[in-house]
Amino acid sequence: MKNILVTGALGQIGSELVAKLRHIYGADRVVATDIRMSGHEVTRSGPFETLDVTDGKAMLEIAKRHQVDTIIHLAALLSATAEEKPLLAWNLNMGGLVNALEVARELGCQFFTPSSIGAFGPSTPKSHTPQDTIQRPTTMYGVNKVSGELLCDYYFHKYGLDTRGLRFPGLISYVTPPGGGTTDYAVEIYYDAVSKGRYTSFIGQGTYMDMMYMPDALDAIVQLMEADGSKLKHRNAFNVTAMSVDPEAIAASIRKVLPSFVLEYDVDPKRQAIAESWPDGIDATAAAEEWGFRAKYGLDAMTADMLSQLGAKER
Ligand code: AKB
Repeated sequence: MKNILVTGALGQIGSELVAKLRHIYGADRVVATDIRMSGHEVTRSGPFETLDVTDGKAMLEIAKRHQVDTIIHLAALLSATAEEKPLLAWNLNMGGLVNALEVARELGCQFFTPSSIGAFGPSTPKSHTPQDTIQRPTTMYGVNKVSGELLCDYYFHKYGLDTRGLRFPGLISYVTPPGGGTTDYAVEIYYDAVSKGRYTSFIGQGTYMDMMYMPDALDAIVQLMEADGSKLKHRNAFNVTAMSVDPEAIAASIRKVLPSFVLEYDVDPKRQAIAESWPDGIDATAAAEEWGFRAKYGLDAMTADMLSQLGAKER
């Protein structure tokens, strides 16, 4: 039976993942932790502990007290914030990860942490980006993600720790907004479409990036963690994606529900530069072959669900 510790539980992925894991494994078997102690549902629907992931002793104490056998480490700064505060990003993203891996090693836990399309850089093939390819990212976030992939591989080879991970694209959800990411425009566009009927994009026309709807991301985490480990060759950094889109493609999809939606541009050069250093679209064949990954939502299905969840009045 699983006893799961989740760090960064009040973040974009964490807040929905904790609810899903509590539903599957039982509310008292999922210990949610975050540096913040808000009145969020996650803090009330099962065990919750305040935790700064740079404090390895505190993490170990909580993990021991709750007798955890699985760690899902989500606490991290996203790409745009990491680029503004590179030293903080290094200390938090790498310090938190190595602490979580050490706790997992000491307690013999199964381990998951997300990587990202940010682990690729300008010299990576732009389209159908292969699973195994050049990784020379030019952002601090990307440097953290590549280092994290390697570190998780290291703990698997050196200590036999059951580490697993996914390279997530931009994740789109109507529950908890992301913060400080380059792909955040693809979430904001839906909120503004419903509340204002228009959106000003900080990412330019024709800039393609991978995206995925949150329910597919959550299913992918659970499916990978439940997969037969002996079948995994790429255990720490599976490419996963559901679509490759630019702002115009999302706008066109929104107009199928809200025909008068207006998209404008006011490109932010910093986030645009990050986006341009990432792939246009990655290849998720290894994930499909090794553990059966398949996204259920394409662009139009995601748009229809996002807009109806956010309360758009259809034409
Ligand atoms: C970001 O934009 O920083 C994240 C990511 C793709 O890792 N959403």
